[in-house]
Amino acid sequence: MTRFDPSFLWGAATSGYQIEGAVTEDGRTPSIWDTFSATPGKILGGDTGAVAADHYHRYPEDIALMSQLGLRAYRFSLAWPRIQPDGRGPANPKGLDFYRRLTDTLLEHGIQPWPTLYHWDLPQPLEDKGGWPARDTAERFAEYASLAYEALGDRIPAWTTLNEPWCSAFLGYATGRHAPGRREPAAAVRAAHHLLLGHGLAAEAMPDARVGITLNLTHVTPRSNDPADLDAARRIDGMQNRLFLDPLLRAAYPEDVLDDLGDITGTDHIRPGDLKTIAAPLDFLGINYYAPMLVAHSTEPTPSAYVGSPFVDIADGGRPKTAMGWEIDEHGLHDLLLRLRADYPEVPLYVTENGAAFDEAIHDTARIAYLDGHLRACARAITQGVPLKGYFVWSLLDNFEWSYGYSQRFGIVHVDYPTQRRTPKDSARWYAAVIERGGL
Ligand code: IFM
Repeated sequence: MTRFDPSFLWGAATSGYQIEGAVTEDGRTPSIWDTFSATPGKILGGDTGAVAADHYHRYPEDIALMSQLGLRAYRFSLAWPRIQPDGRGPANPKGLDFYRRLTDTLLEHGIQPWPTLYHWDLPQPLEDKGGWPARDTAERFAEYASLAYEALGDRIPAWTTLNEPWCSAFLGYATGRHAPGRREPAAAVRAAHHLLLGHGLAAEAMPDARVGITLNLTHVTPRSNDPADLDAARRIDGMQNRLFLDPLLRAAYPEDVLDDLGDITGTDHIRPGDLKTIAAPLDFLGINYYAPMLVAHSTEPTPSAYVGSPFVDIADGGRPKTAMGWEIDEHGLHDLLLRLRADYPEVPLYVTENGAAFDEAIHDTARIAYLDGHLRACARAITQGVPLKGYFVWSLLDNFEWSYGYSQRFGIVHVDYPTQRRTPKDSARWYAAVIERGGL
C-alpha cells in the first residue's frame, strides 16, 4: 500500500462564484464575473453563477456530506463583493456572517476551514476604476484582507491570498476569455504585478496569520532539442511558472521574462520596495496542477495568453485527455514538485487543486484513475524529499466552470442543477476510503 503520513491533510476545494449562487442576497453586489456572464456570447449556453450549486443556502447539507466523506479540510473562497460590496470602505456584516456560519459549521464537524481571499470575483466598482492593472486595486485588496482577518482570524488555520493570479491577469486582461474580458496585453502584465503586490500587502495586513498563495503551475517540456523549441519552452515556463515563483520566493522577476515582455509594457509599474513586499516569507505554497505542457516553436504568430511570445505552439503530447481536452499525465505533477524543491528555497507545499472533468455521471472510473495516478505521483515526490503536506481534490461539487458554464463537471459529488440534489460519485466513495486508510 502507498501510505501517506498521518499528518497529511486530505481535503476538497471549491470557490465562491462557482458554487454559492445567491448573488444578490444579503448585500452582495456584482463582481466582474456577474457582469461578464451577463454579457451575451461570453459563457457557453449563456450560463451564469446566479444560482450555481446554491451552496449559500445548502452549506449545512454540503458540510454534512464533507463530514461523511471524512474530509479533514475544506478549501473555499470568500466572495469579496459579499464582504465589501463597494470594494472599499466598511465590511458588510451579513456577508461576514455567512462565512462565520460556514467556518463554525466546518469546525463543529472537525473540518479545517481553508479560505482563499480572491478566486477571481473582483467587485465591479473596482474594475470600473481600472481593475488589477491599476495599482490601487492591490491596496484595496489588502484592506479587504484585513476586514476578513479581523472577523474570521480566530478560527482560520491557513489563509490563501490569491487563487491562480496567472488566470486573473492573462485570461482576464490579455485573451479576454475570463472576466473582465479585456484584450490589453500591457494591462495584463501590470495586472500580474499588482496581483502579486496585493498578495504581499494582504499578508502584511494579516499579522500572525498563516498565509500562502496558490499558483497554477505546470511542467513544461520542449517538443525537441531544436533551439527554437527550447526557447519556446523557456518562454512558456517563464510566463506560467517563473513570473510568479521568482518574485514570491526569490524577490526578483526572471530577467529573461522581463526581456520578453520589455516591448509590451516596460517595468515602470514595478516600484522600489514592491519585490520586498511580494517576497515576504510564505507559510506555504499552494499548487494547482491539471496537465503538463509540450511546447514547440511556431512559424506563424498565434495570439494567446502568453503575452510577448506569439511564436509558440502548445503541442499535442498524444496522451489521453479529459473532457476539457487537457492531457492526463501525473508525471508532470511529480516532476513539477521535484523542480520546486530543486530550484526554490524550501517552503511547505500543498496541492490545492487537482482533478478532472469527464463525461461520466455517477460511475466515474476515469476520474478515479486520474486521482489515483496523481496521488501516487505525490507519494513518490514525498519519498524523494518534497515537503508536500496535503492534497485538495478539485472539486467537491460539480459547479460553474467559468466560460464553459455548467458543461464541464469536475465534482466528486454530482449536482443535479434543476433539483440541486447532491449524489456522491464513485470517486467520492473511493476518496473517502483513501482518506480513511491514509493511502492508496
Ligand atoms: O474550476 C477551475 C478553478 O476555478 C481554478 N482552477 C482550475 C479549475 C478547473 O478549470
